Amino acid sequence: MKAVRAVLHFLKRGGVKYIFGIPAGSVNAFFDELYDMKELTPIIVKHEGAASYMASSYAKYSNQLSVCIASSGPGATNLISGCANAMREQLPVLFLTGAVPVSTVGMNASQELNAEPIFRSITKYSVTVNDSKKLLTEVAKAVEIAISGVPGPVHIAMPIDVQLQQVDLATIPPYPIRTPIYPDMMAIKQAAIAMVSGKSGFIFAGQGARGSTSLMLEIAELLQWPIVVTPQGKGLIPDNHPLYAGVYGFAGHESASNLVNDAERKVMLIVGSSLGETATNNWNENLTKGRVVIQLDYDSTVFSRKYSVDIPIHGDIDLSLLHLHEYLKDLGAKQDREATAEKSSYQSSKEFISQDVLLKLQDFLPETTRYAIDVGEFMAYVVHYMNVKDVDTFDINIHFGAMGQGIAAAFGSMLAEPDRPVVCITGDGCFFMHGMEMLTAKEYNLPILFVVMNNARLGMVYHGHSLQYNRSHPRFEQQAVNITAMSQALGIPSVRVESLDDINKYVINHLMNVDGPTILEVSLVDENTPPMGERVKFLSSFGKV
Ligand SMILES: Cc1ncc(C[n+]2csc(CCOP(=O)(O)OP(=O)(O)O)c2C)c(N)n1
Ligand SMILES: [Mg+2]
Repeated sequence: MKAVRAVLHFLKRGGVKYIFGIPAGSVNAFFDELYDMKELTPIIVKHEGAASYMASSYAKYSNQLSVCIASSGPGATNLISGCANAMREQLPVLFLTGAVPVSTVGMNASQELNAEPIFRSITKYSVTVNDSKKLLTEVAKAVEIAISGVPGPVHIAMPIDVQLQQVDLATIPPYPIRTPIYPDMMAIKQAAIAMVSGKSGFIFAGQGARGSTSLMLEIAELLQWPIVVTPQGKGLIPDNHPLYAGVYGFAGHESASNLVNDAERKVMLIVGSSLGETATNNWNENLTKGRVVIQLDYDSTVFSRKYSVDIPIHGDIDLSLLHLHEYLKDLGAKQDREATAEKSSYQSSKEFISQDVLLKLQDFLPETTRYAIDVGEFMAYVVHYMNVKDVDTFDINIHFGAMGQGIAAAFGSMLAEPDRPVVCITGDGCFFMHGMEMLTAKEYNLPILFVVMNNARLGMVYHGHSLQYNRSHPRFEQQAVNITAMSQALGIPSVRVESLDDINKYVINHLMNVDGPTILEVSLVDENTPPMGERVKFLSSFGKV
């Protein structure tokens, strides 16, 4: 069989269902095989950049490796941002790119590019396979690397001739299975003793706690310790949990800062946070000062980077939490008195301003709705104001923070969990980058509601410059584009709202009950400063003498 067919059989065996990308001459052997393999659906997008983010998001919500493919040359370079994002977010994605035939390297064949070194620094493994007999073994090796230890993306460049050559293959190798990282029991025991003897403490949860929230809550409830989450951890714990104290970091809550500043809280249990800039209010010293610090993570490089950690526990977070809970119970750590964490709350002012628009939308959307949040000033309002009504309902990406990524993230969520409603909140700037993917949603009948906060400017930059420099370049603003009219031309149902009253049950029900994507355009220029002061402080700090 053709070498590339063997690769597809292998991926199918591993449960891969979707291949995200765009066809091209250099990968046409790959796509031709899909014609006969109905189990694998190609998701053909409008720009490979979106495919790269979609594949990452799909990996996140399906908890398995996903696959993204593009041409040699320009298709490959269009994948770079999404690949870097997958690396940062520790998501296992197999990036496949075409390459010119081996015998033509260096001869200016169409779309020639040596992609291997370009991908090297943003993957766990990047290789060009020049021998068709090695294609499948290299793919199998790359998949194993992608899912092992700290997951991440891998890249394989497949020259055209290598894909097409016949290989003699008796069997398809078994699909790799990730080996769990078992935590050190002595460290867990030490942590449990510190937590019980420290009397009072709190939990600091990052997005690494995803999938382990019930275990984490069992520990919180046993000890009656409050929990703060990082901005990327928003959505992991519903607001109505008595021990939830809000978001700490970028656009976070006073209640969370008060908790962190409470010197009586002598022990801090960090669960799945790498303690980066936005999670720590620019590495605020008070976070760990005077405390016994315990950190759980599967990535050992996050320990004692900026903050010294007394008890690092290297292992899969669910396993670490499970054993920690057992030890805590063995030590008799049970609090009879029920604590309630202080929470910051906000009452809608009923004005046509960003936070009230976002809150009103939630009134008419199902509680299980997952919000895929793009990057813009609206993101700060989302983190600060939106309600968390159910577990794992927000997808926020401040780490790599690529505009347009939120649009693609909505696809990954919807394809991985088709029964969960998905609403993407994006801005006009992001829409102009990857908004054409709404056509992809239409072509695949994906009922995603895209809320476009249209302020006819790069609002986050506008406010950032105004705060930092007291001025903003006029070119950060543009003439308003009627996105609803554009959507109609694309054949996508759309409603434009210009007041808070325009957002009501009928409008939202109408948009949520279409067999395909819909758009809610919110035409609003919010002159208020978004809650993003800490980011501006960070950027400004480098000019100080
Ligand atoms: C790919 C990329 N380029 C540039 C930026 C810097 N940036 C962050 S937010 C933003 C403006 C986003 O504009 P829009 O989508 O209209 O949202 P708004 O801030 O107006 O709400 C820019 C340029 C980025 N995060 N990602
Ligand atoms: Mg804007």
